[in-house]
Amino acid sequence: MQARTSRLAATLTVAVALSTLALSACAGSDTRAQKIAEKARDRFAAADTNHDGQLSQDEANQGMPRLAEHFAEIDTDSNGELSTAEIVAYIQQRRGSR
Ligand SMILES: [Ca+2]
Ligand SMILES: [Ca+2]
Repeated sequence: MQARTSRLAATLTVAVALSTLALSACAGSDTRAQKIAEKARDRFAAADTNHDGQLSQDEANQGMPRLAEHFAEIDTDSNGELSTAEIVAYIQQRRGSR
């Protein structure tokens, strides 16, 4: 009984330590997320050859081939074009899941 209690306490300590880590990681990722978004916007602007603010499948194939592979997945509103918001959301979601 005694051993069980202290194991529970140890598990709790680890859990608290982990959540503290997760919290500080979140705080630190703020500027990193901004940098990712900026980079994505730069690449997006270069890939958006007709400058309509949206990336068609063709434009994605040419300018952002790695995103083009996941076009349908990224195009969350399924309008056949990728917006910067959709791309940034996709990149952040991918980074977060790792
Ligand atoms: Ca375009
Ligand atoms: Ca879309």
